[in-house]
Amino acid sequence: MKKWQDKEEFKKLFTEKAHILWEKDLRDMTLNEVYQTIAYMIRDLVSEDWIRTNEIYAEQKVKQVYYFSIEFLIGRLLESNLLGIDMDDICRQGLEDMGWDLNKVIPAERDPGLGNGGLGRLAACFIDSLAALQLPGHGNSIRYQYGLFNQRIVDNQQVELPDNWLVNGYPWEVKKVDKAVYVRFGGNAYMRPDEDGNLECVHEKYSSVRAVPYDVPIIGYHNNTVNTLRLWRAEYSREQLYQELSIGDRRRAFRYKDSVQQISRFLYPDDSHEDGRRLRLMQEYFFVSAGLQSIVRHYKKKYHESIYKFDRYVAIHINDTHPALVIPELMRILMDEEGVSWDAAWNITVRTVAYTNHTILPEAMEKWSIPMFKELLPRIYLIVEEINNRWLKEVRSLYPGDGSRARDVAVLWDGQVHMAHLAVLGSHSVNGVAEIHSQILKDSTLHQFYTCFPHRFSNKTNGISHRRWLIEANPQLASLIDDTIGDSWRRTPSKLQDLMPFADDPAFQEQLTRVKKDRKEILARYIRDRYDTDVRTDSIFDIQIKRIHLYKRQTLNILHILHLYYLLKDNPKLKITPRTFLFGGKAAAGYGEAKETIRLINVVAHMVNSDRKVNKQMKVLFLENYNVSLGQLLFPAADVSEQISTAGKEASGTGNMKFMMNGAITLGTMDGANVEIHRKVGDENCVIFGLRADEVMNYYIHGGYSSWQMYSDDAAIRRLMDALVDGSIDGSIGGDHFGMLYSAFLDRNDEYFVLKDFQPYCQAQQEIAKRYGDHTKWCHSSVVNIAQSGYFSSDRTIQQYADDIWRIKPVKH
Ligand code: NTF
Repeated sequence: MKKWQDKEEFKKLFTEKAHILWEKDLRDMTLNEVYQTIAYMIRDLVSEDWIRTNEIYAEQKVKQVYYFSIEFLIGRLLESNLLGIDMDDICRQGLEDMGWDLNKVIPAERDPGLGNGGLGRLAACFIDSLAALQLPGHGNSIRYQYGLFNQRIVDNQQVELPDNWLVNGYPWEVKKVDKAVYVRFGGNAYMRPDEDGNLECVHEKYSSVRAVPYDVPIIGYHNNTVNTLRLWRAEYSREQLYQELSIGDRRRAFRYKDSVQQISRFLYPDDSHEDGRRLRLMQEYFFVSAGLQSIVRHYKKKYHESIYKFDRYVAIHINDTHPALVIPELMRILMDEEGVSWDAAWNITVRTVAYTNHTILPEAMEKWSIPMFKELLPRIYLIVEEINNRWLKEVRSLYPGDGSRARDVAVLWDGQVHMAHLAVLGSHSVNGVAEIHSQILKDSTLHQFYTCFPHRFSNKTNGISHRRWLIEANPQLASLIDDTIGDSWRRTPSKLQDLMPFADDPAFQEQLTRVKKDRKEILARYIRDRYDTDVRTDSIFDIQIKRIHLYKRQTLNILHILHLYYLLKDNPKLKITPRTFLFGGKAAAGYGEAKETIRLINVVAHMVNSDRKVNKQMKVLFLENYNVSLGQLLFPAADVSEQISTAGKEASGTGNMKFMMNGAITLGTMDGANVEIHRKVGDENCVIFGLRADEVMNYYIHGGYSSWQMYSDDAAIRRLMDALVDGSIDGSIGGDHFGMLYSAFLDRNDEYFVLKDFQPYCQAQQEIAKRYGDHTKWCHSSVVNIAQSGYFSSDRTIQQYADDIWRIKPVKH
């Protein structure tokens, strides 16, 4: 890898580059221009390695994996790329000489609007780990022009502003015009015999969309690997436009142009909730078809191998069901374009594709109406229909007379295409994202499939990039760890274990306390600058940051806060451990209860913070526009990690791991990866409460829970519920105030067991306060959490995918 020799060379190259790019005096450059200049300089450094990486993969004909995901929440790249090529110090010094502070330049980069939440961030950690481990693996997705909205809070409510993240250009991407492909929508498809009497497919009167790739380099950590994140943008095809115009139908022509441009315009705003819209289905087919076409083209051009060996050289991973059309699309390419028979094509497809499930919430399971699907993707529909027919025939012969089987495993049922069923059927591997989640898939959600294909199922517990979430986000902690156990943990995160002997070391504890205090002060400054509010850094920083969703139970957290407020008001002499409660997260614009939760948090925050009798002991803040960058500020400052979803609902969670790695103590339910965190650190070093997943399941199946009963039996709950609707917290009488939440808790019998878990949660919060009071013990817990967090590095996760599913090997160079 080329490098800058020293800061002098950096300054020289910077000056040259800046002049070419901006044609102005250095002194007049904006911070955004400074950032972009460095970004282009980094591209210059890695460009040879980027080309070389691809050449080596092709020369050695290694098997490569393509990770298909509708989201990649990659976050800012300037700092992580500087760390990756080990040029952060030189860059910092060079900039300083020229009068800039790297820490002020970094925030000039906008967070790319390419993802919503956990699923997209996981994909980003995965491609980071692939490159770090020198594995031949790439991302494939959509280049959305607008990300999820920017969130502002106005009058306590969420307001959604457009996230036009590309306005100033994106220096990391390279447009590859010569690699454009065409994707077909609509028209008619039918089978007819060819000259030899074999059936062939005719697809006519379709409209063509041009897919243009924009490549982003994914730079390995201190190695020479540069993999690729390929993002597709939809453009209209000039030919098709002229054709329509030549027929003389201008309206039709412009409608075509508009609808094509819509395809890569917006990221859909839902996380764990699908709404089955036509444009979303177009997006899914668009990036799947474009990605597959380019992979097949590359395979034929560079590997010179028979198409029948495709699966020996290519693995395709589908991140949830959004890219599940990979299955019929690969069938189409193999049969219609490569002349492969159905049976051979099916074998190749199943051996190539692997699927990860990320949710068992029924409302998040993707289903498409058959008429819409057929109209939009007629050729793909024929293939899906054939897959379904052959499969049901097999099922009926295996289980004669068992009519309900078909319902549980059909791809086409009740007028809908069931994407999860298609995904399982067309993959050789199906995995969940935490042990408990993978077990639930086998026992209930996909139980019938499990009985048919037990060998396909496995667990791959999620992980996070310790490079971004520790080395980059918390350099203070990272360097303390270096000083204590050496820096080999940076390459081998499991080495964080070596911190265990220091858990009770007073000198180490003191330094760790210092680091945490520093990080709390950095966050406190941010809060002061943005919100003109002071928070006490000697208070417990208790943080819940994630998408707002009823099942994640931000409501449980805020109800406890309100309860604590009442306690202080009722007992003016009461002293509690001072606490700062922080929230962050976006609600989908159409999710009423989630938006009402945000309003409730803000209204309670206002009431608490402006009450001089209590605000020394507690503060509540909702931080706007939670994203990757804000996360990098919050995780390092946390004392308590709120992971309080209804047991059985959160497939894994990954924020829980980011908190742990930064020394926060988990306050959580036995859900998702919390179960494994608890196993690693033990009861003494995390606080677990509430219903277990099997208990929740039992209530769903057998009944026996009444939230009205809780309401009548528990005065504290009654007071809180009444407060939601009597105007006492938002200061007015009349109206329904927090009526949606009230009715979710009481009229709809509290589907997520907030009231049932309320008292156990209050006790868990008391336990937290008690433990925080014993500083030495708290520090001990904090160290144990950091030391045990190596397992949750995505390097471990990706190694497991590479060994067990993809069968790919590292390529050193
Ligand atoms: C999310 N799923 C889950 O809700 C999280 O628990 C999990 O940590 C992440 O995936 C990553 O595995 C989704 O966002 C989706 F889309 F599947 F609902």
